[in-house]
Amino acid sequence: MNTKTKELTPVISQFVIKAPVSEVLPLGNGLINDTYIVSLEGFETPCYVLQRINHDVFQDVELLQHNIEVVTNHIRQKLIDRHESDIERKVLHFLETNDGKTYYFDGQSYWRLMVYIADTITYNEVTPEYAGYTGTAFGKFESMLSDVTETIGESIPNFHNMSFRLKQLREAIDADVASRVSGVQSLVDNLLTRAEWMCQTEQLFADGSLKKRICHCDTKVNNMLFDKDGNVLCIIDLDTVMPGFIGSDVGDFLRTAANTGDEDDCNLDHVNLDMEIFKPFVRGYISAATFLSDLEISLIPFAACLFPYMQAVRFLTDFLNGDVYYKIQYPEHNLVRAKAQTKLWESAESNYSAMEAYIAEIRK
Ligand code: GN1
Ligand code: MG
Repeated sequence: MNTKTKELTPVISQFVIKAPVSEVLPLGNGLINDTYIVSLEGFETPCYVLQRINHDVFQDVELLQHNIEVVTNHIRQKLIDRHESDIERKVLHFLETNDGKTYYFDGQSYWRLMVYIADTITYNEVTPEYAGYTGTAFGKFESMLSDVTETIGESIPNFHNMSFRLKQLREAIDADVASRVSGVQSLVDNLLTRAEWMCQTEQLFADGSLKKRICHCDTKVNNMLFDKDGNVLCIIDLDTVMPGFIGSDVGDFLRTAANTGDEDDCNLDHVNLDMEIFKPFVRGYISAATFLSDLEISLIPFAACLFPYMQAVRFLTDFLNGDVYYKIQYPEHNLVRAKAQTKLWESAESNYSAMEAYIAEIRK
């Protein structure tokens, strides 16, 4: 028995599971939570996914799990009403503990267990064809959630609030706890030149022009499960589902999928906005998200710029704070990430008119 199995079996046993645990192994590459795949005695394929919820990041686990329950129950009901097949593969299912909760606190960490959806594929990159499918999938996901009546809170307050993220950057610069500011001054100056423009969504919200809707807020391409034929089966990683601006979902998808390089590419020449991914994604998204206002659609090119910019600000802030938030693989990792995201934002800005022209063309 490996050490993870030995260590985590008592945690898993707190949930109502259908057979004894046989093996627990690490899974995935998320930057926040720790994730494991769980096999049970008598079953050939793994049965569950176990996660340790990062409690420093998600401080109100009760609210977090409430949000997730509301969203998954709502989606499940929609799928039932539509007589869809295979519903258990299309929406996440969380197991309950012996006392009826969807999470377990062991005195130190919070844990949750969900049903593993077998025979699926995740991608860190997509083809233009798959980008179209994902656009449609996120448009449908948001449409399904557009009539949720229960209240959903912010699992991370101010998560995609650009003014707040800039405030955090300024505080990190002032504190300079890791003595790193002098080495990154030109990057800081470059980012701050666009600070005001990047806060326009908060302004549009404050003056009543823009609404908040329930969004996913972490639409990285690897947060969706595809089946073997390229259909999007299920959207996962629901921790950040909360009221937000639709630009969050469009922007974060493009940030990850429409980058010709990697999120942490050391070679900035690799990093550019890929219009051949932007186009089919946006076309699929606009056609499925039928509730969008003209203003929301007109802000899509802005979202494509905002999200790499916001991510650059967040990575740089973490670098200046001494790498306390994101998991890193080497000492300068957050700085490398911040530079790569800065390059992606600049590339998105230089494609602004091309993005606008494409949207005008498909809306004709
Ligand atoms: C984090 O955990 P993961 O890797 O899905 C982060 C996102 C960032 C992303 C950057 C709760 O997502 O907001 O965009 O890293 N999630 C949280 O890769 O901060
Ligand atoms: Mg993830």
